[in-house]
Amino acid sequence: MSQREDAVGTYEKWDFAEGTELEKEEQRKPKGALSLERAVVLLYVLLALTFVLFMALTIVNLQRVSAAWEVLEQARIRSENSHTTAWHNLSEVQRALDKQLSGELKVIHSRLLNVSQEVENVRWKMTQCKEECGKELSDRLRVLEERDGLEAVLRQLAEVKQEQSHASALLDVALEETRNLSEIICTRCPAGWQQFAKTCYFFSSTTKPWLAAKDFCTNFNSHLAIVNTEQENKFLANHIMDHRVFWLGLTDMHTEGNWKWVDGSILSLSFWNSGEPNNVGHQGEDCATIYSSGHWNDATCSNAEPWVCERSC
Ligand SMILES: [Ca+2]
Ligand SMILES: [Ca+2]
Ligand SMILES: [Ca+2]
Repeated sequence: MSQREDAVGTYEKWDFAEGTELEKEEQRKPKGALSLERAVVLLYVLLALTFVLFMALTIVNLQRVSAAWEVLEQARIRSENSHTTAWHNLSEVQRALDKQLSGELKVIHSRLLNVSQEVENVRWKMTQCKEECGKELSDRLRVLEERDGLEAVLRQLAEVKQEQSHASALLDVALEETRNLSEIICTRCPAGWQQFAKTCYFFSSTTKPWLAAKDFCTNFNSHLAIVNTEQENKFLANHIMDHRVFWLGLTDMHTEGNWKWVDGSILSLSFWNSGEPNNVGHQGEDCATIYSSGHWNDATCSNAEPWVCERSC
């Protein structure tokens, strides 16, 4: 505004100085020429005023644009400051969250380790328990079973004892019946065999050496006679005619003087004749014979003599 006032003032001074000259020039010129000059001057004045006005408006607008630019700059700075502050705050929050999460993760990890340790302990206890507890349970179950089943076992034991006693009685009866039956059957010795005390005897009518006679008896499911009792010896003697002898199942052919029966039993009861056994002759005498008197004599085994076979009923 001050510049415009200066321009107006200058214009007024110029107008006052020039006014005198224009009046003098108008007095010297005709009236038409004076009107044109005034119009031109007026035009110049208008142009000058327009220019001044344009400049003033331009300055005013520049001041406004400058002020607006300054406001925008301040806004930009504030925005940057705000952005920086927000970023800083965000970073702080992030660090705080990280720190908090890290702490919580450590706590969770620690708890997981504890849980893992507990699981491992439980697994170890289960492994131990699989053997010890299994044995303990098995023992307890066995004790319970034994305790529960003890009475039943005792009852069964009593019943078994009773049945055993009954079976024993039945067995005695059966044995007695078997003995009676055996005596009955024993009366049925094969044809040509003689029976004595549940035993059958075969007195040969031909003669054979001792070994041949032994084989004969074996072929008939029997053996040469073995004298077990005096009665048996007497029975044999009673079936021998005078002046005859029969082979018995007695020999010392394996070891001289060591007489054994054909079933391998040693000689415990003997009826040797006086002076026997004498083992005479160059071949010796290793096989026993029985006389009709019931006495025995050792004779040469290769001699041919009759024999006596014996078998059970
Ligand atoms: Ca006998
Ligand atoms: Ca002999
Ligand atoms: Ca002799």
